[in-house]
Amino acid sequence: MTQTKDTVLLIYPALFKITGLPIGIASLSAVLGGSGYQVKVFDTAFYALSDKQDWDELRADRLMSKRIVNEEQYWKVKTADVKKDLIESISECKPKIVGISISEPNYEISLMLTRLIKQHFEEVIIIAGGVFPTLSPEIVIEESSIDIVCLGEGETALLELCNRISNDKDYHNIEGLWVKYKGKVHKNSPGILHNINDLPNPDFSVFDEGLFYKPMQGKLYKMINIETSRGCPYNCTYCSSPKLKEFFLRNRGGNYYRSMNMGKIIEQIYYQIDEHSPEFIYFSSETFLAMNKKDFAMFVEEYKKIRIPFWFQTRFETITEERVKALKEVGMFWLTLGVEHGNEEFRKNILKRTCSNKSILEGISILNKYNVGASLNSMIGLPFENRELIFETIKLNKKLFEIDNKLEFNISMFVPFRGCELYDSCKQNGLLPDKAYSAVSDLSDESVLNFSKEYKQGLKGLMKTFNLYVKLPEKYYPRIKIAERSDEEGTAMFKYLSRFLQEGTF
Ligand code: B12
Ligand code: SF4
Repeated sequence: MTQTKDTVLLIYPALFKITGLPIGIASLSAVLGGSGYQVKVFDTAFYALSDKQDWDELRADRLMSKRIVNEEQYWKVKTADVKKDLIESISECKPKIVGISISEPNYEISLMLTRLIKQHFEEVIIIAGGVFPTLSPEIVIEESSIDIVCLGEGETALLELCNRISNDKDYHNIEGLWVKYKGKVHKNSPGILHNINDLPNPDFSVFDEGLFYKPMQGKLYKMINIETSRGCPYNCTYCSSPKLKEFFLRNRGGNYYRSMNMGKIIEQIYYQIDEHSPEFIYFSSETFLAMNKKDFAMFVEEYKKIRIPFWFQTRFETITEERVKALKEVGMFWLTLGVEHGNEEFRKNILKRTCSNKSILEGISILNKYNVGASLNSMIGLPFENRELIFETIKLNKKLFEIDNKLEFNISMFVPFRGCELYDSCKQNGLLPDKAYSAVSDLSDESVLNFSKEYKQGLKGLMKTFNLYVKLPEKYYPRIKIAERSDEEGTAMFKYLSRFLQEGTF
């Protein structure tokens, strides 16, 4: 039996009510726990930290999805001050090390928390990891409240750090970490790329119950995530995944995109079902169906015995009738797919997505035939786009709605994340604001790009009315144009037209 060692506190600075289990933290927790450390998690998902509306209300207001009916049963919004709670939590568990997982949209919240910790517990060592510290370590290491930055995967590096600190050993030279030590920053080489089949099953027991519950068709269900791969084989310009691939290829000569053995996936499913009794399973993969024929057949065969409804994210290119039919029979309930743009040339040249409109339309026809619903993601506010091009996105989504009226249409304002190819072209083309900006998440309807005031206002109106344009007949377009406005007439018209959709009377 492993002896219990120090406590490590891991912080998940989730945006308000963005639930779902973060595999990164769960995997770190499993590795540390397996070596005898006590792991505690502090998450911010239920603290209203800004005046922004919550994600699900916003989606419902923009007519993207149904309002959640059973929210109060499972999500407990915290009324206490997050700062007070964090200080209390650290005073109780007395960690020597606090780790925080950072993506660019939650960098601001993260700094608020790390600064608070340093102010009250100077001796605690703070280590930051995640996609933002990996792709922008030089920004994160500048922050005085952060002592160590983890570049890449943290399982081995964090364990090594904990072991050295527990044993009072020097820790400045650990692979995978940039360490501030005795007045100097030691930039060690990036950490190893793990064989994901050798890692322990993610430890979800460290999370509060509320994080397990995610909305599906207007209701919260208990969901667990099953990791089936890490990284993605594709190269979209607005996404961090290709940059992580480049990062590991350059630094470790390895491929960040790794699929897990089907045997290990199945073992994980049974383990997590036994531990957590979920109502739904989310297969956490950037492109779930990018699996080979043999693995697919094995998955379907085994899942016949499980049959818990599941959903996942994939690409249109990976959808075939044979696969949809087989998956539907064993419990596939929902998919998330990226349409991203309606103009094929734009999608191919600017976003590096080569899928044709024809295969998008065919994919939805197949899903509709087998009665499988889907959320379709599109973006507006992209560089080199204009109102006319945005209407091509509306037009394509409209055609999809005509095939299947249970589809959900998510619309996001483009956000240039640092490190992505499209961030660089925004920079080269003078589209980024001069002062360092903080990438807001795609929950925002304000574009951060240097567009004219009028164009930005227009984008805001299109974010609001996107679903009206997609779902209402074209004879309503002059009225929807009025609804784009934020003045009294526009607001009243938006309300009036929204009722048609909510009641299905058009
Ligand atoms: C699954 C997923 C989610 C899940 C879970 C989130 C999570 N943090 O795990 C959900 C659905 C909740 C989610 C939500 C969002 N996501 Co998301 N998500 C992903 C996705 C597809 C995979 C993440 C994953 O599980 N990877 C596998 C695990 C094992 O890797 P990992 O998380 O990177 O963790 C490893 C290392 O980074 C490191 N590490 C991580 N944390 C720490 C901490 C310490 C102390 C150490 C030492 C190491 C360490 O070690 C881990 C183990 O190896 C990524 C894409 C990607 N490739 O990263 C986008 C991504 C992270 N998401 C992104 C965004 C924008 C969002 C949202 C804002 C979207 C939205 N509007 O809803 C929200 C905000 C989330 C929040 N924190 O509030 C962006 C972030 C962009 C950026 N450059 O920062 C990404 C990169 C996708 C993209 N567009 O490029 N997301
Ligand atoms: S398919 Fe999805 S995860 Fe893969 S590179 Fe494109 S946007 Fe990123």
